[in-house]
Amino acid sequence: MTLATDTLPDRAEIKIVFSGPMGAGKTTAIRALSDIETLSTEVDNNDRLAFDKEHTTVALDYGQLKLDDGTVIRLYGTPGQARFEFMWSIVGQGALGVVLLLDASQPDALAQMDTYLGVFDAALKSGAMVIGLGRSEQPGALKIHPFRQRLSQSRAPIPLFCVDVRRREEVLILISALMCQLEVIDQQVASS
Ligand SMILES: Nc1nc2c(ncn2[C@@H]2O[C@H](COP(=O)(O)OP(=O)(O)OP(=O)(O)O)[C@@H](O)[C@H]2O)c(=O)[nH]1
Ligand SMILES: [Mg+2]
Repeated sequence: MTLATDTLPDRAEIKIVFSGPMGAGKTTAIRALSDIETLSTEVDNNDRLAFDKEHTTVALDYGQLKLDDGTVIRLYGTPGQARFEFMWSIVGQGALGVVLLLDASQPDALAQMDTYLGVFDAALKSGAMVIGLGRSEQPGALKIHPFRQRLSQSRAPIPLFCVDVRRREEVLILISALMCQLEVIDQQVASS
């Protein structure tokens, strides 16, 4: 994925991409956050084995969030199904940061994280990323520790939070953390 290279302060609008595996809650998170009616491209989910839910995204989600300082955050969501992998970088093109959502109740959630860290390698390296770990309270869910351990090997610190994407205030914490990350990057660029 190519990240936008402009610096933060002059921007009235920024693009953020929500990504992660099927059912992690990208569409739900964007709906929870958006000030406007979201654009969704959902169809009936014919792959209930991969994830048992009614609908799945086939192209992208789109919503908008206006911050108190007037900055408009354009929220883009990728499809989660592996057959739409080619869309992940397309939807992420030009994004300033990445919100990676994972589902701790899926046994392969750590491997999923690795996959997405690879796709969004530029964001991982610069620190323009935050991770939300969902369903961590469910019986049998993976603990947060191995995710933190894996992230401790990355070059830039990447914040990781347990989150219920159905709760707007929890998704807002992810956005706030990402904005802090972007400001730090911006200061580093300005002082280099
Ligand atoms: N019980 C429970 N349900 C959750 C939690 N987080 C998300 N969900 C539900 O999980 C589902 C997530 O679905 P989506 O938002 O469509 O997921 P998605 O990542 O957009 O999936 P794809 O578009 O198929 O890749 C929704 O029905 C949410 O209500 C949680 O913490 N607990
Ligand atoms: Mg979706």
